[in-house]
Amino acid sequence: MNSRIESQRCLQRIEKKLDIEKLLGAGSVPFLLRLGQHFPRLYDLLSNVYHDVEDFDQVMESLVKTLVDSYQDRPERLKKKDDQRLDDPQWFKSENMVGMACYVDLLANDLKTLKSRIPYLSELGISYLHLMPLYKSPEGDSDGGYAVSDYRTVNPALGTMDDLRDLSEALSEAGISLVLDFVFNHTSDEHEWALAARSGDPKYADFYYLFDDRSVPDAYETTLREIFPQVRRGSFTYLEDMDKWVWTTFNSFQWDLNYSNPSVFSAIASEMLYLANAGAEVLRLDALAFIWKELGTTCENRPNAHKLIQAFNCCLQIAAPAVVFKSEAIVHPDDVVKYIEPEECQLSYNPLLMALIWNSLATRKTRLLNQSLSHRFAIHPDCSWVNYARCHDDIGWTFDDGDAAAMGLNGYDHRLFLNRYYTGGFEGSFATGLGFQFNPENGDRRVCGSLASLAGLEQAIEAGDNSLVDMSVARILLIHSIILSIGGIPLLYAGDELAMLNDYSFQDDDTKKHDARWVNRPRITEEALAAAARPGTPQNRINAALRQMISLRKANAVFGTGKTRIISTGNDHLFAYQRVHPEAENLAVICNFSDHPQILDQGVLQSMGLGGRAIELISGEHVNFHSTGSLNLEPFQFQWFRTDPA
Ligand code: OTU
Repeated sequence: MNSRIESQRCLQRIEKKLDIEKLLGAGSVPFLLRLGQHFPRLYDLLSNVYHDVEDFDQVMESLVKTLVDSYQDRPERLKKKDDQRLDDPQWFKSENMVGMACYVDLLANDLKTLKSRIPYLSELGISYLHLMPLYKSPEGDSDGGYAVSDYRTVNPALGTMDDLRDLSEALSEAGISLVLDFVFNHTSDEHEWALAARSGDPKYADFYYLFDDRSVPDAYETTLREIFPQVRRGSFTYLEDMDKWVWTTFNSFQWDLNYSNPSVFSAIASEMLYLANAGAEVLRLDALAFIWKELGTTCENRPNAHKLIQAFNCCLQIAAPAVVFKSEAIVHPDDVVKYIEPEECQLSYNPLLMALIWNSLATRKTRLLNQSLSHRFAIHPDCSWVNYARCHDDIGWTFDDGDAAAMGLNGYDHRLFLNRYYTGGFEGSFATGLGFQFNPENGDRRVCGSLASLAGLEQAIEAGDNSLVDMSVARILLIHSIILSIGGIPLLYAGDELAMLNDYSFQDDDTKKHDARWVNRPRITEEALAAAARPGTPQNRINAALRQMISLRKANAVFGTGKTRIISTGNDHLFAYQRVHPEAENLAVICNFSDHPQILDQGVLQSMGLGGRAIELISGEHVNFHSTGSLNLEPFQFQWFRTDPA
């Protein structure tokens, strides 16, 4: 029997048995339509992953039951949103999209006070708000909330689920899409599933990877990468009370879920839809690369991980189609793009752009940036990058060694150089940052620090040197200008709009001091807001220029829909690209990463559409390239040229 017929029979049987029409009443029409449309794919994906499972039809039945229940619980407001988004599936491509990520308590104490900060966000132009994990999690160290003890309970210090629903509605009214974390690779060791496993319940023991001795862990470990080598060597944790080993890719209190068990898939699908029904419009798929384990492999980016993510996406298409996925794959660029498909993740962090911007700032050279992006920036036209310079995490140097070799660089050595450059081991560096997760085995480490401190503002202010301040301000604006214009959703990390420096207070907190990422998670204080509001401060210059760039983005359609062409400038210090819009005027962006003036050749200008009239959006100046010849750029200057129709 072919799988199409099998899946149809399975669906008919389930529909009849569950009597979905009766269950859902009047609302059943759109649901049943979408179920009919997406079930065959869901069936295919899961039967492929779970071909060994005995009663596969039962797995599908309980999953469909979850979908029905979730749809039944979905508020009317969100069902309307479903219809809207189905009519406009490319909504996230708009020039209006500008994102921010923040910890609730660091921006506003709790969810209720965060609601009162919506005007602040709106005024800045924010239309996408990622609230860092706000679920119930262990006291003390919870990996910044990424150890979830209950997906359905808000961390009591931040408020309640009702507060979250209330906030999501208020955000939606203000035109801001709520983004929540879907932390589905692991739970905390205090999740009720983990507690049940601990107390010997075999059903829940099967939700995790538990081993009686080291033999299997040892076999896996020969091919695993260590993610947090300073937390603990290896990827497994010994549980004294159980006399067992448990798989913990990250911290020892974060237990990896066992997706080879289909009950885990169903259980997590239910939690996912709960978050969708709380009003999330984007779910950020945390650590998605790690969800499938296979002996003899790195256990990252496995084909079955992709199938499972697609299956989760199918569930959304059926029960909450307004929601899109954002991939958090901070892995090799070849692997990052494999998650980006309309059927898998419509959005993805762009870690390569992030890493290479910092690389170009350190080296003053744009060759690797240009070379890498020229063949790696294009993705599926219905998907979108989320471009960022800093986030709550460390910076990992995830460029391709082949790309580096083509530029005459040894990837390994170059990473060591970048780590030194950004963590104080390089004479003359402008950056102030901290190292993270040093691995004694291979010398690897990552970098922490706020955008402003890594870009030189901390040193410049300490030195009281105005010319250094000017340079760091220029560097910071150069970074923002690229993130805002290169194509995709720009994502700011809260505090970066105020050019906040490193926050060293974590070093005095026992629950945080071992995790240097806290240095780049500052509390948004009245002082920081005041400094950015006071004319003449570097923070004010950065804030004002950033606001101007955001307004320009929102006023020009070419920043939204359209394609990006990376341009070879023939100058090792310049980075340039063109944004081509199907209907509106085009945009040409040129950035100078050098601390010296640079010249861009007239021929290159012409190749990016700059042969006649244009307006430079930042200065508002009109230019006629026909008569100007080549273009001069000041140190760290960037220009946004919108071509004028002839
Ligand atoms: C994510 O990041 C989160 O962003 C981190 O804040 C969490 O600690 C972690 O997952 C666990 O939930 O190791 O240093 O691509 O780089 O997924 C960041 C692999 C991380 C990892 C990434 C992970």
